[in-house]
Amino acid sequence: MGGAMRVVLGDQCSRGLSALSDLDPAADVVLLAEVEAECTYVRHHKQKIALVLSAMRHFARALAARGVRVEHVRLEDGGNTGTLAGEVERAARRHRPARIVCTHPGEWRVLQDMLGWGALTGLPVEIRDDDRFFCPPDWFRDWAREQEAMGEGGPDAPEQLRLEFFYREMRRATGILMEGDAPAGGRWNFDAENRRRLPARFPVPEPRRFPPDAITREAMETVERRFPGHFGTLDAFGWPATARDARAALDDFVSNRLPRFGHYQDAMAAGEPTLFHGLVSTSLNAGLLSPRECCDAAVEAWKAGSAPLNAVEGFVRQILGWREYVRGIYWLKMPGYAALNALDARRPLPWFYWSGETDMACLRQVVRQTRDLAYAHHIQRLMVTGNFALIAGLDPAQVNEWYMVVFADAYEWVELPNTHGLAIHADGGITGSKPYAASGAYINRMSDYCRLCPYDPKRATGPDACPFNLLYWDFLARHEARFAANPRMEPALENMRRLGPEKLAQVRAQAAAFLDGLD
Ligand code: FAD
Ligand code: DLZ
Ligand code: SF4
Repeated sequence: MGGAMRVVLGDQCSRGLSALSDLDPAADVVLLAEVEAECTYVRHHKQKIALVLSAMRHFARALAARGVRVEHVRLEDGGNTGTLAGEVERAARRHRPARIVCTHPGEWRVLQDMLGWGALTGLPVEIRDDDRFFCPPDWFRDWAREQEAMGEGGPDAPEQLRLEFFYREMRRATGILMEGDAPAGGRWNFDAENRRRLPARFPVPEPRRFPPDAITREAMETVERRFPGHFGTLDAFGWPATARDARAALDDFVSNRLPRFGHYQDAMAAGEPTLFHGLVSTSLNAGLLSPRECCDAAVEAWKAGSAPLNAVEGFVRQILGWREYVRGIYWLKMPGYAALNALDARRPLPWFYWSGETDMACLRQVVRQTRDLAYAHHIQRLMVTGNFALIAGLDPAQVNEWYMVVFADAYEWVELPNTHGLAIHADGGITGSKPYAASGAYINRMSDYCRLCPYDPKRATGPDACPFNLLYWDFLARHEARFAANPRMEPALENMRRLGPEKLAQVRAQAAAFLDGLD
């Protein structure tokens, strides 16, 4: 045929994808391949697979409607080899293109595969940058080198300063929330206003959900048939699977939840799984929404006077700051990053992470909502499931696998630095210089979960002592020598010492018994 074969992966369903930028509909073919291997390299939540398959099917249909020749291999097509490489090879034999064009994949694992496609097919393979991000990995690499050279991010550097410097560079580079050279409103950061607890009976708007159309229903049936044993349920599936619906979901957030996003960003509440969060990560990560679109929509709301700056800056910081920052770290540090285990954590993941069967109300709430919705918001991921994994010393590989499995937005480039970095400190301080370890007091301050719990968040000994308290003190004592070198950990260590040796020994004995019970 002589044209190009353009490969679009399941999380690349974007109209402006670099691999499609110079598409010639008369000569080229676009390949989308649904393959078993991508559905099972971890046993993804059923909703994630259904969402990706549905997004691919909608995208293939939209391209074909524009007159593009599309080769869409479906999961259950006869002859499907089950792997991306196998399908690229098969399609190359069928279409005889002169070359293959791709966009850089999100995961290191897939990049290794893609680098082999040339030898496999005998064709030149062009891998283009994924320009759906603000920050190219090379730019991040240079920035990180500069920081290292300047000694930034040393053990005494507050971890938000590391993100903070990067984020400010991103603000300057993009002009988002800038007034000339100065940050809008005169401050870079409104975090101090964004730590409120949700008052009792505070009204929380229901996020818009998208009832599955025929294409999504068919994808859901495929998932139930092919992957019945995967984690989670499909009953509440309501994710947008097209760019149009993703935009409607963003608009719903901006109109109804963004104004309070800031104040309640760190709050948790029983029976309120989504609070004022955006619910945009599944769309962003699959390519249905662009980060620029999200930031622009929020900034417009501020300019129109319908959302306050603390909320808009808080939201922009997550997307322009954290999302870009963790991607930069991923590509800077892989593949070694995945194997790090700085705290030598070895305990197997307890079964309740899958079943939700635990009397700890906070963990029960988060695991059950995750099973039903394939979603938990950031503080639930960081301070409930993540914090428990950190202070109980759970094996990073198993924790990582859990986070990859259970969320509809999970892709390794974003999941891994959040898990190994922010949540369980397995990277030893690359992402954040201090572990986010917390006792039951934090969870009690930021949520109403403890009201529903047989444990007492104020007790650290006795039968009703909150397990987070036992494990928190035990964690600090276990790693005291290591943390003593980090001035940011000094206040926590000081509090631990204030317990006195006798009480600490008692707490640690109870922690050991609790951990034995987990096994
Ligand atoms: P909002 O609270 O509305 O935030 C808006 C957007 O900002 C998000 O959609 C996301 O794109 C971005 N964002 C916010 N925080 C982060 C962050 N720390 N890192 C990167 N982007 C961020 N996010 C994923 O997209 N996929 C994951 O697999 C993932 N795994 C995580 C694992 C752990 C242990 C932790 C602590 C966080 C993880 N996050 C992950 C980040 C964050 O929790 C989710 O992006 C967020 O909860 C998605 O919900 P939302 O769209 O309602 O977010
Ligand atoms: C997540 C996913 C799933 C479930 N299925 C497919 C698929 O069948 N075909 C495909 O091309 N991509 C799929 N994906 C997305 C890939 O796993 C994703 O491109 C890599 O994880 C890189 O981010
Ligand atoms: Fe969680 Fe402890 Fe509160 Fe129970 S008392 S909900 S275990 S923090």
